[in-house]
Amino acid sequence: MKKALISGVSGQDGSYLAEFLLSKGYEVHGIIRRASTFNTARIDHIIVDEQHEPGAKFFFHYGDMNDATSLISLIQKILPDEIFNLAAQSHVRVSFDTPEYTSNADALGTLRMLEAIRLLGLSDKIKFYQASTSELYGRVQETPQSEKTPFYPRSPYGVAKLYAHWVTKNYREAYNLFACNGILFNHESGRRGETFVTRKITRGIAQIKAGLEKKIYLGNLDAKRDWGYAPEYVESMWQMLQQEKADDYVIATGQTHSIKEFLEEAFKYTGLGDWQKYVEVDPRYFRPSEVDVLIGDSSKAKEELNWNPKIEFKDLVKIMIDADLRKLGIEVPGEGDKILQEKFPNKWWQKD
Ligand code: NAP
Ligand code: F7E
Repeated sequence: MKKALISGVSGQDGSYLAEFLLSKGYEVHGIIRRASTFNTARIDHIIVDEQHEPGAKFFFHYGDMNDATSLISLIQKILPDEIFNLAAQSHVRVSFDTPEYTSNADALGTLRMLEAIRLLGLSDKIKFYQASTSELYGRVQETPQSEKTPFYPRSPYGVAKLYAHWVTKNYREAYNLFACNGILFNHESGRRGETFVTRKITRGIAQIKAGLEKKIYLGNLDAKRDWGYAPEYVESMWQMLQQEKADDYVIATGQTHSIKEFLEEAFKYTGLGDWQKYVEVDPRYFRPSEVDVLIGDSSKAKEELNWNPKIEFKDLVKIMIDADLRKLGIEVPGEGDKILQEKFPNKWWQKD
């Protein structure tokens, strides 16, 4: 049985990836960090009591990207076949407030993980996936962005991830480690962190519907993103590690939409009418330097990984709204549920 180690298992992607790998028969180990409140809501349904039951296939361990010894001892103890490095301070706006912490966890944390593999003499045994990002393109040098597009990051987060991207590539070249960068464009879901813009909108709408809030306060509404559906994106992470040769891949839908378009679709779907009645711009959410527009070219992943996303922008909005309305016990329009049933008759994740 193959063993996988996931850092960031309590996050959006980590939680989906854990479920995906369990469905593939893996024994899955996840790293979580200690917090003063529970931080396992996204994985509670796969943890249950299995920790102590014979035959359990999911285990979690305490560790931190800023603590090299915790990473070394976990890798030594678990001896995973594959490591998925998803842990990061992943919020771009917050990275301007905590640039040093972000660089430590996202840039040096990746180096610590790679060094742990190398120092333990496991470079020829472990395959490594690095959660790289479209934020590397920042002020875009070419449209659409592919693996060949030069990088120009625009935030401490982007710069930290640029280091992580290159150091991953360097360990591939220097030590022959099977190491891949997945350059993933924005991907969302009902499990998306509540402070990212899509989820802030869909959750805000559910709260307005429930009478809990009157307004949603947002920043730059003109920015455009290439938004996909997270479960499809985590499948590509696994696919990259199953190739003959380690390489880097762009994962994206190839469509771009503004925050305003997201608002229009979302408010139309819930029948609340004109979004402008409910949305106010608050300068607190502007960034010192912005990434204006991203659109990815994932032809290489289509060709080499046979990766083809099924969920388009309008589907994504509906799926996310249904999930947020359901969480507050409000009747759901249900089109999102229908899309999921039609497009994923054998879906491997248990909750949206
Ligand atoms: P997320 O929901 O913010 O999850 C991040 C995970 O990292 C959480 O489990 C978090 O733990 C953990 N973490 C943060 N700092 C840590 C530290 N110092 N030590 C150990 N764990 C730490 O992010 P996501 O959306 O799932 O994204 C997964 C990865 O892909 C991230 O590296 C992100 O930067 C990258 N990425 C995301 C996207 C996207 O659109 N979602 C696109 C491209 C790349 P807590 O739960 O305790 O906070
Ligand atoms: O912002 C604008 C904001 O925070 C998207 C991370 O997963 O994807 C994510 O980074 C856009 C930006 O995502 C608000 O200015 C307007 O232009 O949802 P976001 P992001 O910055 O693209 C990449 C690929 C990652 O790698 C990251 O880890 O929306 N925006 N108003 C807002 N953004 C937020 N968060 N909140 C607002 O109120």
